[in-house]
Amino acid sequence: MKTQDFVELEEKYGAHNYHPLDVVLEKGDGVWVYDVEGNKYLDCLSAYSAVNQGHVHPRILDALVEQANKLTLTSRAFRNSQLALFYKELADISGYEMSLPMNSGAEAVETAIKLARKWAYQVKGVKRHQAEIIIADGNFHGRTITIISFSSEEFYKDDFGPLTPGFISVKYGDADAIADAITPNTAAVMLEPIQGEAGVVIPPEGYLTQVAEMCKENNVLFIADEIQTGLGRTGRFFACEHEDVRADITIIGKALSGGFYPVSAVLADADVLGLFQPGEHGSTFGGNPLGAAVARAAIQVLLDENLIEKADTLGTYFMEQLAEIPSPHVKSVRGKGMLIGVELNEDAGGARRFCEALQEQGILAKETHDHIIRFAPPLVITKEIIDEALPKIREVLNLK
Ligand code: IF1
Repeated sequence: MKTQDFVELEEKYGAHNYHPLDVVLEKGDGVWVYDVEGNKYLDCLSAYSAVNQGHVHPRILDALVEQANKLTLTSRAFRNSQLALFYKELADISGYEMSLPMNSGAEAVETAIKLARKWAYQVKGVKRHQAEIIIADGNFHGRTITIISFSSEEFYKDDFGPLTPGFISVKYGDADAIADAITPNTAAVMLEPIQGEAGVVIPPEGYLTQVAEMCKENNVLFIADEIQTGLGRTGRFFACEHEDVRADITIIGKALSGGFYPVSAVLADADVLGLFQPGEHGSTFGGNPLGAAVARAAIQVLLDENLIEKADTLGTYFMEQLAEIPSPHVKSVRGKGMLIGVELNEDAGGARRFCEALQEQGILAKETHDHIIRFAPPLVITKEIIDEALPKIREVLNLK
């Protein structure tokens, strides 16, 4: 079958909840992906930072196959030989005393929301069901009804009401806006340390520090959604580390499994995560031995291959090189580590056509919010591969 054959089947039998590029991928290896016609591409999206370790990383694959041959799912009615080790290794690397494993990022975000509300009622003494959570304009935390209830993107929520109450949206990057929004009923402030989907929006230096201090002063939990920015993507294990900030609750996902299996987790100390009582929360697959074995290998690869340091040094290099490309279309280049956004001028005709041109050059990137091209390759990329890609990117950024 050719590309068009696959496209036609997808269009006919699949819901149209995405508008993907017409490239049909069938193989991945490190930073490279290959389509059904044998074309080779440099992946500059990494499945939205779920493949930080590179496609089909052999060590994670081995862990998956080995565990899959032994035991994949028991439910949490019984214990398994991988989960305890996953908990311990995650505690050691993250510095948090406890974790609660889920599957998708959105499930972990929902878990964090439930945890913050429970903490508000049980610990802070907020009157039941008055708990408020402050979030930021431009946020992206997932697609469930509760999460889209506080999205500032009308398109994500218009047809899906009635919405979940209890959320207050403030301007991202403005600590005073948070101070003004805090009330005695505020349970938490939840932020992305860098807003991914909003277009790699970096908050002002010191913003996270101010928010963390404000939360402490007002007995409010600070929740960091590190599902996209965490696990090395920005050149630190957590993006909050760029400001030496430690959130009360940190949410991770995506690269936690190196792209092999949906694994997410909520991290916190015992005084917060210890609040969940048996049977109060859970999921069929959360904490299963296959996901735990894969996640253990995925974390180890990040450490053993020094991918966090590489994201820092090579990401800085990549961003500097992109910023030096002369182009009539580029408005700004911004990012942290290997999470980079190239913002185009309004009159550049939209980022989609540039992504299609990049595809012609053997580079896969994705536009976000019409006029921003995100460059976020797997952290196993090398300087040589970046240097090979730059002239092609230069050509595309000088499209007529
Ligand atoms: C889509 C966006 C990225 C996330 C953060 C939670 C989640 C995500 C910071 C939910 C997921 C994915 C979802 C995917 C596209 C992609 C995305 F463009 F939608 F926003 F990465 F920027 N917090 N982001 O980035 O995790 O439930 O998906 O595992 O929904 O189209 P999930």
